[in-house]
Amino acid sequence: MPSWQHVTYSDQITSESAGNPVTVGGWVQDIRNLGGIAFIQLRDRGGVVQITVLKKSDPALFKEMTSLTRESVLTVKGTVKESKEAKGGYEVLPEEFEVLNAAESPLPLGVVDKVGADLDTRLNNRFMDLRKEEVRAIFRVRAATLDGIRRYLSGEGFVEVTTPKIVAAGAEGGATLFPIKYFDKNAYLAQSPQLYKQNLMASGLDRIFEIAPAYRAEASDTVRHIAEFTSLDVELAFIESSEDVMAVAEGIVDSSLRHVTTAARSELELLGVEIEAQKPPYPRVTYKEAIDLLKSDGMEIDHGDDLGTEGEKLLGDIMLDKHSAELYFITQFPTSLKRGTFYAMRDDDDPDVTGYFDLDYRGQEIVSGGQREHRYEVLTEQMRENGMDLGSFEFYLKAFRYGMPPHGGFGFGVERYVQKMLNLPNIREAVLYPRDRVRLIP
Ligand code: AMO
Repeated sequence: MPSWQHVTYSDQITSESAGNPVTVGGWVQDIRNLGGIAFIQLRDRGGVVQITVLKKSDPALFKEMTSLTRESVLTVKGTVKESKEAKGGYEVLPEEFEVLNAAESPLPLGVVDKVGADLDTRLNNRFMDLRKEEVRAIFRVRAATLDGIRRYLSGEGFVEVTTPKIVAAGAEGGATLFPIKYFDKNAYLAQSPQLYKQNLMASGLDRIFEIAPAYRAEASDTVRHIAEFTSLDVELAFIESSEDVMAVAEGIVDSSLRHVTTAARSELELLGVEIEAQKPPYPRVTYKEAIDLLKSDGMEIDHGDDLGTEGEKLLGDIMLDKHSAELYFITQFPTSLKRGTFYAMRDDDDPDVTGYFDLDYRGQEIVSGGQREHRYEVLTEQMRENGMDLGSFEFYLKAFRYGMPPHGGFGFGVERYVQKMLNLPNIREAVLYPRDRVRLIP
């Protein structure tokens, strides 16, 4: 144990601990007083340890311990004993205890109650909600996912970077920008590191990634939109087509899924989730084919329409039924649908089509990206077409005049990925303290 660890966690108690003194610490989950004997379930990060108190061995201690309030936090010094009845196989016979902080009663949220509280109440009392091991498990899976992603990208020579989140101009359309006051200037919260990651492609740091918050003033209140999400952004240079970019996205998903199945095995078990990492390459469906598939399934949709939530969901069902695919790319998005995306490279032969793709996971977009337009003249033309003021983007454009290699990349929504991986009904379940149109506290 490191010198700064002062308690033994329940999952560190082993057969070797039997008969030995121990100090455990945690929250009082439950007290069962049977008169002469009482059982206290003390919960910590590793699980639950049973404290067995005998009245006849120490009546004063018995009285004090059985009058504790639920969820108070204590340390208990005692001796470990093997016990067939206790959860985990061990109990601690206490000699002394210290209340580090007593919990008020009633609790704002039950920790072991069978009846589930609604999501709002849970989020309003998130610290308490997180005392449930199945809720904590989500965030352990999330951490394992990020770990898997970092391992893969570092292994492929990508450098992790951090770019500003206070910016002078947006890259993803004005509608979802959060304006802020920045000293005597107007500024925005970054919707995406788009301009910076492309800027870096001209620097020689030509394979980068960033994992950071991105901000969107999303007017829509849905189970897949939040105002602050974690964006994994990847950019790489000297590519030949969007296919190279897709291969990296595929590598990230495949290796992180496989990492999670081993690194977070017990959490997945607790959550009742089985992950079978689908073998790459993931199927590619062009946007045109996707519309035809939806039409033939009876959906009212036309070429040129956004797939929308409904279309994405239905396509997810079709891909699962027909191709047993939970993960698949939708490719060659029409230019008209990527209207705001002034930086997308268009097909030289058919400018109505881009090489842009989405990667969908069980009927929900989790990644979006493609090859960028790196030719200055073409890029500025596309920006003008989008009605953009080139002067506000000079720092971005300058890099395209002094040696910008062909490049591409994507944005990858971390919470959407975790949401789909764990079949969570609402993206907010994958965020500790979600931000949306109404939620600012906690
Ligand atoms: P886009 O706007 O498609 O692309 O975003 C990329 C990915 O980010 C996630 N995402 C969100 N997740 C939760 N709540 C939101 N409000 C939200 N908005 C987006 C999604 C989406 O697929 N600059 C480009 C990326 C690029 O081309 O590199 C961009 O931001 O998973």
